[in-house]
Amino acid sequence: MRLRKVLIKLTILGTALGLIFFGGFGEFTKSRTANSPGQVEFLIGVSQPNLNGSWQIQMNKEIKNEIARHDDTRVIFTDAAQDNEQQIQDINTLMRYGVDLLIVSVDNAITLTPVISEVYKKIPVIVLGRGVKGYDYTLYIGSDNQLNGKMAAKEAIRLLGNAQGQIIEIAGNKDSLQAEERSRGFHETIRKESSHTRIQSINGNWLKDNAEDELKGLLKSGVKPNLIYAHNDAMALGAYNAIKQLMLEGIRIIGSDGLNEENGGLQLVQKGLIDTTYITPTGGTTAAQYAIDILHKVPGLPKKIILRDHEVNISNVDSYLKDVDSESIPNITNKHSGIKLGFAQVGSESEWRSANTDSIISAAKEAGVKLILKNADNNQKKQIDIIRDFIKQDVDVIAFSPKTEEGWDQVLKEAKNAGIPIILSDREINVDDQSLWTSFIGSDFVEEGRRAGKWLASDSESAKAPLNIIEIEGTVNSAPAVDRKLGFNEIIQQDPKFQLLKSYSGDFTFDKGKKRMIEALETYGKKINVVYAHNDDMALGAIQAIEDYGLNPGVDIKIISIDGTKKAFNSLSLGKMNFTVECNPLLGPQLMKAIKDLENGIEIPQKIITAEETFDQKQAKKESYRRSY
Ligand code: GYE
Repeated sequence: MRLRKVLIKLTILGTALGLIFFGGFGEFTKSRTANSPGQVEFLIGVSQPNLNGSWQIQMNKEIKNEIARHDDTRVIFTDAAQDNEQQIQDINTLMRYGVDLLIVSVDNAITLTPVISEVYKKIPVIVLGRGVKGYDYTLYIGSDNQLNGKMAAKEAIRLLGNAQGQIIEIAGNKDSLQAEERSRGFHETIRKESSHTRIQSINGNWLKDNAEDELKGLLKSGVKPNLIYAHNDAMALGAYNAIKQLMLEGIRIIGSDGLNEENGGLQLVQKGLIDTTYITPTGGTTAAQYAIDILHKVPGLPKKIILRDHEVNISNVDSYLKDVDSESIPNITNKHSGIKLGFAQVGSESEWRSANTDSIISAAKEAGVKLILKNADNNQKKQIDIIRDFIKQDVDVIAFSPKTEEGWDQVLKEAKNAGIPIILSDREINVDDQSLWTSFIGSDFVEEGRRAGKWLASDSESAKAPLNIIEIEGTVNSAPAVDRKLGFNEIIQQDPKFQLLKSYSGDFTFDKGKKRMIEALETYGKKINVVYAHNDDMALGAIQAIEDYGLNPGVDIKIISIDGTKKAFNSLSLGKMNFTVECNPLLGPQLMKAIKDLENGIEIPQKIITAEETFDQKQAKKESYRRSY
């Protein structure tokens, strides 16, 4: 350890003198300083919390191999050897050295988040694998760790059968978001689906030896678990060693990472040392590819890429060992001359929806994808019938914008049985079997609701008196309505002065937005201080109702909305609306890229979350001329 620290310090020092930690020493300094045209343009810095984990080493390997394919770019790696202060120093040294983009994996989200926010003010930042709090970065790439914990819990319940469960959880670094989210997903699911099961948690700090020692101590104290849930395979192997040394029998072990190497999760499952692991892609290659795109200013890049984890146990380990890569990718050999996409659009309820439909049609044309787009007129039964018809037509891929979150299991099972992958466009669904859909492309609606709430909180900071709010919700049980409400409430509940008088459903349309506002004015009149509408169309309807009522929207009553359409920008510029949170409808290009990747046998992310802004009146005045929808 000490040697490694010295080495790193030396290397950092060395870097300042032009030496490189990874890659050709001489080669870099020469080209950078030589300034030969078309040669090295960009320098990427990669800051790792520790390189004693094979997962992080695999991540660096992937980054290095991908960057090596680009002559105009070089990469430097640093390793903080699990020392947060050292990682902060590493990042500052990389900044002093003038890197053009930072890729960073974080063990301690609390300490590192503010540091990364500062870096993000100066250069693009990709957060990889282990996340940070908030949104101060260019792109986050990693797994859905809460889902990882949830899957592990369901597997634990399966492995325990009906046995009375006594589980020991060996958690990763307690300050890392990855550990926090895995733990939350695991505990919530056990509580919900196996309430008699007890969980005791210990901290292994991601390390095999720590896990072994901590567990041995607990087992010697007489605790008799029948299952161990370790947040990574290194700690799962530590648990196995502890159990073996104490000659205990019948204790099941679940790990995560699923690397294909000596003592990697796949080998541990195959040898029966542990029962289950989750292949958790490191995202190294994806991060390097997006780093190149960011440095070359490619437009329309996402904010988050959520990679899919794959459950591996004795029933499928051999197929993964045989060919890790192809095992999980839905294969869409196009059955027609050129990929055939069936798109079941939810309706034409709003400006946003029209822009979304146009984006899909134009992107399909550009990508040479054969598109059959059908409109379900906001009717779920009709949407299900359309999907069934696409299955009959044997299209290659089906994408749809689900009207509501529930009720899709059956028709998606039929699509899966027909071997047709499903892509969710702009709205998510609730299904138990996550394999019924391949990817989701859209926005983080909870975050949109938070942003609306944060604007209200900052705008009314000095206000003492209660602020009465009318909420006009979108389509009942639709993902955007459910999540935008959740995010907004999360913020306004922090201050008792915010009083939600009533929530109405306006179904995302102008007319219903107006109708509901008329009802609200009849009931509450001048008591209303704020209207929070889940989309611009309803907000604009409400504005008309307020004007008809003889009040000044934007002044007498503050108007907060979501979508960021051109009409909303006009209203903001006229001072009738106060704030709108962008929700990007231009999902066509991302959807076609995903379909092309599938066609080429490339695994596509589980979720692609779009990058979005917010606009107040001043910003809207500045931006409205170039609003395309
Ligand atoms: O905000 C609204 C549309 O699903 C994100 O649906 C979409 C929403 C959008 O009707 O305008």
